Amino acid sequence: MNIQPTIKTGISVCPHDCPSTCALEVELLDERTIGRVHGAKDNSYTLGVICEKVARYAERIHHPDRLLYPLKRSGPKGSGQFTRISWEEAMAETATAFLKAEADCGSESIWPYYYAGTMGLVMRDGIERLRHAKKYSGMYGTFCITLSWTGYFAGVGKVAGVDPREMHESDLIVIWGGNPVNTQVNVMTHALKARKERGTKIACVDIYDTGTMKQADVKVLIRPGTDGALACAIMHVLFRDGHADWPYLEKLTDCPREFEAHLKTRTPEWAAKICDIPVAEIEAFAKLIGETRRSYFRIGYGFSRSRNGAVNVHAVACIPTVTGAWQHEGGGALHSNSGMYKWNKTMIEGLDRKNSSLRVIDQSRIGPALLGDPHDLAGGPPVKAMLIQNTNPASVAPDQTKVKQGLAREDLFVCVHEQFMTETAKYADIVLPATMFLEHDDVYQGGGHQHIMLGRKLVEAPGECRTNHDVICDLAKRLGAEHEGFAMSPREIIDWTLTHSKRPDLQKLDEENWIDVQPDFETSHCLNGFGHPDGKFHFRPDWVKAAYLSPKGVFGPIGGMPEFPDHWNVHEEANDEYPFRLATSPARTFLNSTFNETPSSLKREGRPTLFVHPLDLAAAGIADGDKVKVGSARGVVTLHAKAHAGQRRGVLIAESVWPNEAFEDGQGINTLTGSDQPAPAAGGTYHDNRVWLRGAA
Ligand SMILES: Nc1nc2c(c(=O)[nH]1)N[C@H]1C(S)=C(S)[C@@H](COP(=O)(O)OP(=O)(O)OC[C@H]3O[C@@H](n4cnc5c(=O)[nH]c(N)nc54)[C@H](O)[C@@H]3O)O[C@H]1N2
Ligand SMILES: Nc1nc2c(c(=O)[nH]1)N[C@H]1C(S)=C(S)[C@@H](COP(=O)(O)OP(=O)(O)OC[C@H]3O[C@@H](n4cnc5c(=O)[nH]c(N)nc54)[C@H](O)[C@@H]3O)O[C@H]1N2
Ligand code: SF4
Ligand SMILES: [Mo]
Repeated sequence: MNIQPTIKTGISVCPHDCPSTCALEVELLDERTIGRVHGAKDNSYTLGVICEKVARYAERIHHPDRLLYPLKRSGPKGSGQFTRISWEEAMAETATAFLKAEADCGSESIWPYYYAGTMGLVMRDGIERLRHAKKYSGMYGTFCITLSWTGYFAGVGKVAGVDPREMHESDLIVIWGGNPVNTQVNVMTHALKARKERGTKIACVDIYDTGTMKQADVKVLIRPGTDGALACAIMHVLFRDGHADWPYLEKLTDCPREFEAHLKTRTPEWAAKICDIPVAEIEAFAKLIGETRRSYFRIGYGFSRSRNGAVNVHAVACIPTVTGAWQHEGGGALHSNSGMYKWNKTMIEGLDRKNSSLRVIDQSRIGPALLGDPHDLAGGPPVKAMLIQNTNPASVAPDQTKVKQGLAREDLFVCVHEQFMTETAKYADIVLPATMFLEHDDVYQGGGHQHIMLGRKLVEAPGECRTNHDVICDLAKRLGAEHEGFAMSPREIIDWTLTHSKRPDLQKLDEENWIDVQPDFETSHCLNGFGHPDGKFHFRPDWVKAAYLSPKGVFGPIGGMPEFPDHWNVHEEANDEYPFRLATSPARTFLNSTFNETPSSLKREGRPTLFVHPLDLAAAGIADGDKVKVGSARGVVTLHAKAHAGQRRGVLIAESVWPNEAFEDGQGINTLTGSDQPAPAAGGTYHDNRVWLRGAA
């Protein structure tokens, strides 16, 4: 008889910055140890499927390099030399440094800095409560969402879309500028199920032959930053060939006749040159979209990461509106559902203490801001002290050279609360060890679906790890920051937030694990109107209103933005000095800089690699596998070339984000990317780089 040990299972949620937000079943070997992680079968979006990196989470949570104790710097900044200290010492030093900065330069000289290492609302956003209570500088979170949400909102008037489970009723699923095989595997679960069950066609628009492109029936491979042109040409054909749904357009859109007239000159011939694709491909793709009522546009983030990104995302969101696909089950669009939840975050973020006159600094400008750029300091004091949680800016932020120079400033105090000794932690004065998601409770929302979910604590934390909430509350006490939330437990804050957001309470969520909050069909499909006050979809965007995320209105040079969807030529197009275009698309088994410490991810990804078209390699006299240097106006990076025919000539891809140390001289890939603020509301432009390429033998 084969006797297997009984393995207990716990239910939780993946905390990582991924729209899939998977419901998890975690094997629990003892009170401190997990086994395999599986997708929950009874969650209607997860459907039992998760990505390989989280299935092997034991590698990360039980990693020998996890930070277990507070540390104090004992060598030069960035050296990674630290000595162990007690929590009491670490917190006292941090509080003293913050109080000194406040006394010397005012409260705005302290900059709490965080992002989405965990997507749990309490642990991610609780740092805002400290900021508001203490009147510290604010942070505008631009790494990821601003360009894309702004573009989508400009048309749709809200950031929410059609239920992803309706993909099963679609006849065409268009995956545009996203690579879900790498970045949110559950889109593929639903798309492939639809193909199997009803013969649904899958189309993919990308700039190289990603895993998703390989699975697609219709492959549209374009030049980076040209999605606006492609979208316009498709819509030109839709109007030209009678695929525009005029009764729908007259009822639910702002100016369809003017838009049609504008598109007259945006022909497939015009776009073919810009996008570097054959006219026939545009015609065929447009015909397919025009003839398929149930077409579902799954709009990704990747193509927004360009200086013209907001315009391009808006242009793509217009396509299902022209055909009226929104009216049909399995038709319409989904980019993100983040606008759907309508949280009351007063307790989490201390919004009742918010003072909107305080300075807010763009997170992507961390380099220039720390180096004292007057634009970022906005007339206020220099940044003198930082608490950094859930983010690794020395790796993921653009213009890396400046980020490192800024973090190396001797007169800047930095406390980093982390799970690993990241590149950023190495620059810290004090490093604090953080819990992982299975070691604390939190509440989550699906970005690419529609569940509110409870992320449960299932195991005890190792060493002396503490939660973000513990650190914030302890600091609040020492700094004299007052707010009810500092005296509440995470569970109390979750319960308060649920009930004050008119959702079922924590007890109910605890019983059910997750709650499906998809609005009804009419609302999701915008049949009673789009999100703008006039209820119309906007072909002519109001970019000032669309820049709703931006704390002080508009950042970029909004005046030059096109009136209608177009090819807006403000991206870094190649030129004589920089003849290539580089995109830094996400690698399959890293998640931003997370998982770039686990053995199986490092093994699978190999080494920092640059995909180069074989003809470009030959023209440059470089052999497959050679060491190469790539340079932009911001710096130079060394990596290895790989012959790769799956992209247009002149296009380079470096799948990311490798640790900086994996590159020669520690110059990570973001040494090449720029931190300028694109219109209308700033945002990361990681895939928009003009570069030169040379052999480095
Ligand atoms: N494995 C893995 N999963 C992840 C992440 C990760 O790093 N690794 N990151 C997570 C995060 S934070 C996010 S925001 C999401 C993002 O996930 P996605 O929405 O998929 O966005 P990206 O991964 O930035 O890019 C997706 C695709 O867009 C392509 N692309 C780049 N430029 C253009 C362009 O100009 N036009 C077109 N049509 N395509 C273009 C890229 O080549 C890439 O294949 O993924 C999350 N999931
Ligand atoms: N070149 C290039 N750069 C990119 C991108 C790209 O496509 N190409 N993508 C960009 C995008 S879309 C994004 S969203 C950003 C993401 O950038 P980040 O938000 O910095 O994402 P991660 O690298 O996942 O870093 C999160 C860090 O948080 C830590 N962490 C996780 N959970 C917790 C917790 O509970 N407490 C504490 N204290 N720490 C925790 C992890 O250990 C990890 O080091 O990167 C951007 N950078
Ligand atoms: S697919 Fe995304 S949400 Fe699901 S387990 Fe993987 S990283 Fe987490
Ligand atoms: Mo992101």
